[in-house]
Amino acid sequence: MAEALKIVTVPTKPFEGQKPGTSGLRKTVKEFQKPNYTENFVHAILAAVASVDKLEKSVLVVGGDGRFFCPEAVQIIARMSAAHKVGKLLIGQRGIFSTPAVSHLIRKNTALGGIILTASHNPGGPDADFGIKYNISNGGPAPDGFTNKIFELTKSITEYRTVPNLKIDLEKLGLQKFVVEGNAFEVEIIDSVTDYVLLMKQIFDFDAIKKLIAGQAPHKKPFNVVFDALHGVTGPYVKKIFCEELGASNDSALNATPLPDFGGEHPDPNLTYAHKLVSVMKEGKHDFGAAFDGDGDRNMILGKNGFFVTPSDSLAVIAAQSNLIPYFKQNGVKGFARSMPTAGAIDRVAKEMGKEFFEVPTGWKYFGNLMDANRLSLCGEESFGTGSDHIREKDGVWTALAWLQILAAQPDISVEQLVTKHWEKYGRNFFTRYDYENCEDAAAKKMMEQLTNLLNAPDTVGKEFLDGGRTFKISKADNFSYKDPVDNSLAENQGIRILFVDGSRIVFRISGTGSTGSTIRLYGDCYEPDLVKQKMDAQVILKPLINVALQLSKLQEFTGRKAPTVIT
Ligand code: G16
Repeated sequence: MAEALKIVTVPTKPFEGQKPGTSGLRKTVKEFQKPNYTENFVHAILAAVASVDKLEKSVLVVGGDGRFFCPEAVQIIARMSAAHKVGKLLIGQRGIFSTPAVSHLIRKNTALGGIILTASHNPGGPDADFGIKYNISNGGPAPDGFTNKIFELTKSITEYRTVPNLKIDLEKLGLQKFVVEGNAFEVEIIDSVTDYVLLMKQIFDFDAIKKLIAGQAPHKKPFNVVFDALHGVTGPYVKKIFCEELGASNDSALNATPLPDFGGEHPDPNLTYAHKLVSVMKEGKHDFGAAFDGDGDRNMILGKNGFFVTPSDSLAVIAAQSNLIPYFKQNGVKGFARSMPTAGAIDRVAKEMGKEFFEVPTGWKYFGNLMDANRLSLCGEESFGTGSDHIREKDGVWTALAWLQILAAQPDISVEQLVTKHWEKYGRNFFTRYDYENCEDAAAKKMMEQLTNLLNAPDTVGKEFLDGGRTFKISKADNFSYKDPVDNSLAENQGIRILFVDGSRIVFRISGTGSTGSTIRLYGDCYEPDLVKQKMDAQVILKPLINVALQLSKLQEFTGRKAPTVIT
């Protein structure tokens, strides 16, 4: 039965610092729980949408990674959407959707956009983080121009509209109808997994992957797989796709129950935080392992005995073998791309295949225009993100399926063999990232200023540093800027790059996804064509380069940090 409901206008005042970062607004839960804090930001999103599109009677997709405060935020968004005369919301059951699933649903339903509730890989719970981001009608994160508009609106807000008595049943699948001051408002609660699974079945050959896992011809023995959902959103996706559809055993799904606090851990798929998967893989019983982050867009790929595939290598291997993936066979491969700090392994594959190649700033939003213009098919980032133009977000489960598809086409090859064969052909890019989390803002700023001064100093290029018996001579130093070739928009100050004559490189950036303080990211990479040296440990190879980076930046002096908090 339709229920009559009233719109109420609530006076409010701006909050400082509601500036979306690399991927939406990420703050502590406590911040989002402050009276009007979430409402103000949601109002700014809806007002920004209304300034460029017709919000009235539109369809929006809403869902999140199931973290603490998600259900409350979904109700707030529903009440405010109704007050803004949105026609319909598509919401995941219990308010849960993976980020890739939202991207797909926006595209599939030609929705105006979507509101995603996630702080991605950041921890969850009452004392941890929350986040809200807006994705536009192509399914991708809103571009800078749009998020700047949202930020401007947060600075001048004086009131917002809501329908206080509207309440959604997030459990019950199907349509819920409301009438708000004479206007129809609908909510459809949909299964979080179904549409995404159908999409994956169109992209991959599930039968071939099933045979790989079961050890059926052309394979000689079962291929043992294991997946760690880190108590994030992907648990149900892992169980449905890898266990039910592809025949992996039920115990191959680790931490597969989504929890509002991710079990008190960081849902971040890297060697530090996905330690359970790492130790399981080191036992040597499994041939393939993958972990996914809180909202399901990041991934980490491991081979037998814990062989680690860097995200930069993962992207390059998938690109080089993209002809084995049905989706690319059908649609062809247009260009390739990576974010600037990502190691250049993909660059060589693009060159060899004669494909267009793009280097963009950190942030998946920078890939969207290129995909929409049909110039980009496959891209990735060092921050454990890989994806294709099937949607406009990076996609963790898709990446694991891509690997399994490639392995399924080459009987009896291991992950490690696949990667080392790739290095033999293209050479190896060693890569590492040092994170100094939650540094004092002022200290991080001063360090970046010092580096900027260095860029402008006349004697920087040509300067030499000696470390570990190696000489590093600076060939170029700049602050990365990017002009989007599709709409000519300019993104400046995207990271300080110092390039050396031997082809190695260091990059400094301040993360745009932390919720408190400043996280300094120091990236280092170098290229190694020598087959013997390729077998060496990345941290050993890169240590001299990192020492030079620390010397140049005076990071330890500025921040007082003797060591990074995370190394990937
Ligand atoms: C987000 C963005 C990625 C970016 C990553 C790290 O990922 O979508 O494109 O690479 O943040 O950004 P930063 O270095 O600024 O912290 P996610 O998975 O957190 O949404």
